[in-house]
Amino acid sequence: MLKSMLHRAGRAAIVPAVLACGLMSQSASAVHATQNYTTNFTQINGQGASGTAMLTLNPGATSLFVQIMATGLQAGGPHLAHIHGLFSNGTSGSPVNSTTPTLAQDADGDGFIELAEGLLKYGPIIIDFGNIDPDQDGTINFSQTFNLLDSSIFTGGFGRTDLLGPGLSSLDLREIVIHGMNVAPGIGAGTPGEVNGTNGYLAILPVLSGEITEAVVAGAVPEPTSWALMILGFGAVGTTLRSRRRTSELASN
Ligand SMILES: [Ca+2]
Ligand SMILES: [Ca+2]
Ligand SMILES: [Ca+2]
Ligand SMILES: [Cu+2]
Repeated sequence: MLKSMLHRAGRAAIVPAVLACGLMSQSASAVHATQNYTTNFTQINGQGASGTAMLTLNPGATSLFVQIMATGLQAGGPHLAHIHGLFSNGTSGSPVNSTTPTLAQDADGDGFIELAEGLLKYGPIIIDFGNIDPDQDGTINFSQTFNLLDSSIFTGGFGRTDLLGPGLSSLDLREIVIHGMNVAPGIGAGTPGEVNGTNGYLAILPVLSGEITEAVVAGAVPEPTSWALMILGFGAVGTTLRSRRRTSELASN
């Protein structure tokens, strides 16, 4: 069952990649071409979960396709996921690189990187995916396309240039964070944040964090300079063949 789900997800991932190659061949400028991004999630708050995400931004950056696959999350509760983004003044200003938090962010020393502690590294929520594990089995196979011209998809008063940067090409500054896990009662008693001793299933506690990085598409159309080099190369092959023919003609005479 799980295997066939992963298989299906894998095949679905191929389709946008193929489309991307097709679109790139029609467009010379990178800004107007399809841009592909990936994420390998890092587990935070040690739970044994892992996963990947793939994002595709259409030419013109008006539509964002997001696919998230993950396994090993805690079953029995929702898994909220978001695109987070850091800014030059923390929650405002120009977009700056969001990173995956580490235990260095555990300011209250309860052993967990809590929501507010992690925000200092990956910033506030820009797009809310909601609960990406509706059957709450701890396995995620989520995909959705977002219309980036629809302001209602953004949270916290953010918009398209907060997500993508002023040049609409900086999605690689953003982070996907998945939340929700169980913490035994008693841990972190007397500390602030969601891990405060009461505990149980903490829906907002971050569990997987992934820095979005630009993907290199295999078989992408060469840059104009590469074309020029290739044409020069063909020319050289032609010259070699011609001179070789001439040499053999001379030899046979
Ligand atoms: Ca903490
Ligand atoms: Ca599921
Ligand atoms: Ca705490
Ligand atoms: Cu989040």
